[in-house]
Amino acid sequence: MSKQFNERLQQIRSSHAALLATKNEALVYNGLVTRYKHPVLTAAHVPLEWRYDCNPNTNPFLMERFGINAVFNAGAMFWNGKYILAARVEGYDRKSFFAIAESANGIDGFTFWDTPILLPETSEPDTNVYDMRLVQHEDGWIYGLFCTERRQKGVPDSDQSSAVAQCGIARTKDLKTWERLPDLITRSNQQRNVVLHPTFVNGMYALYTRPQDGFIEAGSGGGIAIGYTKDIEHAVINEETLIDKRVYHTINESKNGLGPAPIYTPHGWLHLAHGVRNTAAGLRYVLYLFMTDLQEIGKIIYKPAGYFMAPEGEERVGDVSNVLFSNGWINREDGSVAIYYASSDTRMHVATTSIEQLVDYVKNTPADGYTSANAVSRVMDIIRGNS
Ligand code: M1P
Repeated sequence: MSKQFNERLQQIRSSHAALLATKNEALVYNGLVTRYKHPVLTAAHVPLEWRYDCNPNTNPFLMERFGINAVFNAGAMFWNGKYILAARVEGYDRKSFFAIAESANGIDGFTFWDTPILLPETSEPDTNVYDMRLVQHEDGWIYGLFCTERRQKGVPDSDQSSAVAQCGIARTKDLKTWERLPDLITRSNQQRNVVLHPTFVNGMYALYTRPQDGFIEAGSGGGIAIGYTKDIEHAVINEETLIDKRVYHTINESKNGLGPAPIYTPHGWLHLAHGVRNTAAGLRYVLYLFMTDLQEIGKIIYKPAGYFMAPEGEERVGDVSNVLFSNGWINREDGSVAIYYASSDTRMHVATTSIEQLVDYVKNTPADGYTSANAVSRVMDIIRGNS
């Protein structure tokens, strides 16, 4: 091994170890969530053994043989005493795959397991997979629902962009060995952001969907919907009922999509979602919360106006700037909640809060009045209350 190769290897290893050992610090608390100084996962956290061939004979310059572009949009769960993230790891080649990282405290120290998830394919291979939602279902399985993307069939060679997104379904008992089930079948041309409800509803599996017309445009799909299937091994939803539709001049006027699976509270099911609107600078993705009824799970009972979290500071910049996206949160027995969110399709962060604060927020923050005059009336109510 040459001196130069050896020195570079030592330097790469020590900076990686230092990154993984970096302690996080609470940074900003706004009465609702605490944001932290450091992202919990970035491209640089990915194990060196996945990126470098460390043999001086086959990689004398010690260059990366597989570059990682971003780590984002992670599913989350608390499992075997650890905070688990099923991250979307994207290579320089634009393909993404899933990999599990774990941490003892959920705030820092996230470390990837030795290999990415070896996800089986269906008879129709996926071109790209992303945005896994992890759900511990009451049937005993841990499900990973994700988006599977394939090139649209029948388009001319000149069109190398048209794609079809659908919901892929896999399940596991140990997060290591995964069984792939057939993709979800719905009547919609495209599906993204499909989420499994954690309990049976009238003996059926309930799934939140986001029907859409095109790959990017939600179109007539209208918003977040709910549908039911008896058989998760051949999941078919014949009817999707809209529960949270897109509305003119709101944070979700262009599209929206559910984030992680909802959390049970005695007041209702707590939901975290993303809303998208168009601006002169492109699409802006923010996070919002709502609560649905415990019996009629498709009925919204509380929905504060506007966003719950929006991109701040360096979160605003990345591969797809001005985006916050979350598909994972962890609710601990002590009532604390860790929200895992990605910024600008580039890196993962954590924000901490509690069920008590989230319930207070959804129940007591005024709903959208849909006009400027109604917004002023909400402000006047607060002013009068303070005088
Ligand atoms: O680029 C922002 C997000 O765009 C898509 O989300 P949606 O379908 O709601 O528009 C997804 O590709 C998501 O992964 C990405 O973060």
